[in-house]
Amino acid sequence: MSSWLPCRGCGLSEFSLGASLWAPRHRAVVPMLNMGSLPLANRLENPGSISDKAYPLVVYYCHNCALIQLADLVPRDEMFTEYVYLTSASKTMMEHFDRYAEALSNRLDLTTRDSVLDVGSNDGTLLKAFQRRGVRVLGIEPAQNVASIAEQGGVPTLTEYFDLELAKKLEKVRLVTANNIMSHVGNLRGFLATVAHVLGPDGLFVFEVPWVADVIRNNSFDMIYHEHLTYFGLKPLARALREAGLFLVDLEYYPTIHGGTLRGFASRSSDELSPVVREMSTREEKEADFWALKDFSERVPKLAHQLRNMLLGLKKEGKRIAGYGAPAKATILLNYCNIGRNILDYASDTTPLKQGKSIPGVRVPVVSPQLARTKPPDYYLLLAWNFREEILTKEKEFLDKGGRFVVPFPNPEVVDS
Ligand code: DWN
Repeated sequence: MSSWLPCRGCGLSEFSLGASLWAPRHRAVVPMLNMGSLPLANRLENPGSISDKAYPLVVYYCHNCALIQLADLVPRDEMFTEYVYLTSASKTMMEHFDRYAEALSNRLDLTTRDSVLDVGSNDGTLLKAFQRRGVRVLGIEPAQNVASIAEQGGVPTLTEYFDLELAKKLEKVRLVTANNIMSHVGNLRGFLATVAHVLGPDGLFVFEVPWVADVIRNNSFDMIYHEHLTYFGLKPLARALREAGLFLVDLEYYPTIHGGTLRGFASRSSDELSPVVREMSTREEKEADFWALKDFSERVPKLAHQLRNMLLGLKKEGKRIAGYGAPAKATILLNYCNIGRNILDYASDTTPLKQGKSIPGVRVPVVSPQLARTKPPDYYLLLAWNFREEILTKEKEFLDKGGRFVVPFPNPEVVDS
């Protein structure tokens, strides 16, 4: 584990570890929320190879550029060489990325002469949608197992990290996409410079990031984990792009994707600035400033207690509880709230790569939905809360038979039919 000293957004190298929380005008990067030591979110464990590895998880705020970030870095190969998350794991994301490809193909009038480069292309879900529209594609995906799935599905994929050395070997492209990748990048300034390098003169860089304003408003502290090094607000994001010679010209907002996602559009020219960028920045100033983050940091431990107490209350009544989904964020929610096997019998997840393993730290076993259906609980804790609508619709029969869901955010609540 190492520490990344300069702010990932503006490069300020002054870190203050002391009581600077109470001196907000002090120009430094300051700790705001200490979540203790927690296991890596996606490191599901195989039976027989249980480890107690945990790493510090502390959220910092940069008073110079307002970027919210982690400063302690887990070596990236420990997190990304083998990956268990597949974009195609939900209908919601498959449909989202199909609409994405449709919208971008139309916006840029993409033809067979154009190519799209997707950084962090995962199992190729987005690129397949571009291929269906006749566009040439190339994926960059460091996780070997996930890149192989994309290749097998006919999506050309380089199993590499995206850096300048690699970019120098690539042709210039009309469109670079990077969805849920920028939060994972240690060297953000280097990453954006690499995007700028590979983008053709009339090229567009389109990316999706979870919006930190939603994390704060929804109380979704389980979105904070070692893979997510940066929690983007618009101001620091636009600044980091500008320093790489890119301008944030347009924005779209998807409130139900990963709990609240911004799709940003950046180009080399700032001529086409859409008013939505200004509107959203104003909204964010009220909802995700230093004080909002400070309040959130104080709410987090209380929310964790509330959720655990609610589940313990149900256990006292003799209810059987299981987890629904085994997303990365479940590792954080369960470990931070100390919700273990004494509370959850199992977590059911549709991803074959996750089944048969267990959630690290709390050791809750991950089972297939088929197996879960043979031992249905009275209550499901909705760990994949970002798919609330999709899941509640799919589980109508469970609800109609008297089953219930505990939804953890924004405040723990029980949902029935
Ligand atoms: O940034 C990241 C994002 C985009 O995806 C990552 N660092 C890792 C990952 O985060 P996550 O694991 O929290 O993502 P999801 O999409 O919330 O994961 C949902 C999980 O729930 C998947 O394992 C699939 C599962 N699932 C299920 O079992 N039944 C999902 C649905 C909709 C279902 O019906």
